[in-house]
Amino acid sequence: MSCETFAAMQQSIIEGAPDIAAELARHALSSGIAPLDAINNGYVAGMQNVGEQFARHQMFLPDMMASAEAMRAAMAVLEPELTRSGAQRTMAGVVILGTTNGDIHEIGKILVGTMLTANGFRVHDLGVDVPAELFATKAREFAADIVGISALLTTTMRNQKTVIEAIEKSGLRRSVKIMVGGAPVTRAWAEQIGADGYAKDAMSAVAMARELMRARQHVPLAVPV
Ligand code: HCB
Repeated sequence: MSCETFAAMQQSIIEGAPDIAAELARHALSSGIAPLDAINNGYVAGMQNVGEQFARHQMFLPDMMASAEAMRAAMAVLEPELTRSGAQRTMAGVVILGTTNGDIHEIGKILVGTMLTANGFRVHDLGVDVPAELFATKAREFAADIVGISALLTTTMRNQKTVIEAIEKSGLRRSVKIMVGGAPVTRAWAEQIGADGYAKDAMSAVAMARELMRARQHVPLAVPV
């Protein structure tokens, strides 16, 4: 894969151009490019640039929304390819995923869900702006092994702790492992709030989810997905 194509993918996100982003994604697939390489080296790198420009006041909210739209267009092309391998595997575990209360960032969470699905986990994505109690209710309903909590704002990070408290209150804390992530989240923060694991990106989330399944001393169900 040429550096120019990755650069073009980055540019499609920076310019908020969904059609171009999707076209480049299709081109990547037809050229035999691993979808995850396209995401990480192309589109996510573009998103990083957008975040930096926004922080420097060189980009504004509508620009950031257009970039998010372009990212979603690329993901819509790449996601089926990413998830395909998961369909043939045995079930690795059940994961509840959501973005905390007050936070509508979803791209990273969707990517984590896609990669978990591709690696045999059964994922229930609760969406964005999810109240703490709903994480607990759904964890019980779906007999979750892992709850993954995403937060992208420094102001909503603390709601990850509220989710953990809600899970404790519901009596599920011993049977459910908790994994946190999102741009401002760190390993130190995860430890501070009593989470079981932290993941910096979607691939690490898969590795962490596997580690948490082992830590549960739970024998994964050999049930086809
Ligand atoms: Co938004 N926003 N935003 N935003 N946004 C950020 C997050 C800032 C850092 C930009 C900046 O200032 N540099 C900033 C937060 C600053 C802070 O709190 N310190 C910010 C702000 C301020 C805001 C608003 C408040 C702006 C405003 O209204 N004035 C507003 C908040 C709205 C709200 O939530 N209540 C807002 C809105 C938006 C949108 C709607 C325009 C759009 C989101 C669209 C959508 O998701 N549908 C948006 C976007 C796109 C961003 C940036 C540019 C990109 C986020 C993103 O998608 N990254 C972001 C800048 C940045 O993060 N660099 C900016 C790409 C994904 C792949 O990375 O980190 O989300 P990720 O996920 C990774 C990783 O963290 C991990 O794996 C993922 C995959 O690799 N992971 C997990 C994530 N969750 C996990 C859970 C697990 O269990 C495990 C791992």
